[in-house]
Amino acid sequence: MEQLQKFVSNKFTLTLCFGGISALTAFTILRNKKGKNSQKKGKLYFHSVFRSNRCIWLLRELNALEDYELIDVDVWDKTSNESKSYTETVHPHTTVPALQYEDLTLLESGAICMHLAEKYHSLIPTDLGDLYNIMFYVCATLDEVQEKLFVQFFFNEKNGTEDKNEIEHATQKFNACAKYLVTRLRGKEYICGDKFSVADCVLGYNMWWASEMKEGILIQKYPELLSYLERLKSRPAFQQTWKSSKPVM
Ligand SMILES: N[C@@H](CCC(=O)N[C@@H](CS)C(=O)NCC(=O)O)C(=O)O
Ligand SMILES: *[C@@H]1O[C@H](CO)[C@@H](O)[C@H](O)[C@H]1NC(C)=O
Ligand SMILES: *[C@@H]1O[C@H](CO)[C@@H](O)[C@H](O)[C@H]1NC(C)=O
Repeated sequence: MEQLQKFVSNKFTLTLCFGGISALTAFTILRNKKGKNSQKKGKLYFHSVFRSNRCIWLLRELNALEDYELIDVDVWDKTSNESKSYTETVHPHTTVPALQYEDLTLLESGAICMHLAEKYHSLIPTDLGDLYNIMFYVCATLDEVQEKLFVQFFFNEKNGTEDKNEIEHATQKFNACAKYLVTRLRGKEYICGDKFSVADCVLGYNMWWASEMKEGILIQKYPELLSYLERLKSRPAFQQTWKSSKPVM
């Protein structure tokens, strides 16, 4: 609580000292304040270090965490009343994240991240083609591969039911993704250029995820991806988000 407040107020002070407040920012602050009084906070459903961390990390980067109510749902336990009601009223697949307003529910972490960046007019690179490509590539292609490997490594290997062909096939696909990402990162600090963007919150999750699977066996041979991940991990918003299994509120 204290740390978060300190972080938030430091960021605000920095903005005041070095950035100045543009008319647009002032307008946004006023509008958000008004919005806060006239409507309920949006609800972000999350669980520990799952893909919902993309959204929580982004909210911290946007300095907007306090605009949302964070609700922890144990999506593994499908039989609990909490899970059942979550399935009925929020997410038909019983997965996280989900973002819910009174009149809108968003179900995909990538879509939620785009929505947040757009809402706060921040962390959107100028080359939208490049941004869309990375967002879709990570969510549709890379996620699929990592999900398969995650199930094999974390569940099936535990009871000796792993599928060696599936591991081999998915590892080859991961390598294809990794090689592509290395070329995309060449000469850049971040995936869409020299500025950190919403795409880094999405891809950064996958890099962290890969580094957590089997002592990083997948990502180890890619020094460019490892140093990219280190750059991301050095950000205060990343550290705050991953510091504990539950975000500090
Ligand atoms: N494509 C979805 C994937 C959501 C997803 O599968 N989330 C996982 C956590 S990373 C989950 O809730 N798993 C619980 C389950 O499948 O039972 C997104 O990116 O939002
Ligand atoms: C879950 O809901 C059912 C039906 O409403 C109720 O009978 C039961 O006691 C609830 N269980 C828990 C653990 O709250
Ligand atoms: C092994 O674990 C997987 C994943 O948890 C499960 O689906 C499967 O039924 C288990 N198989 C055996 C033989 O225990």
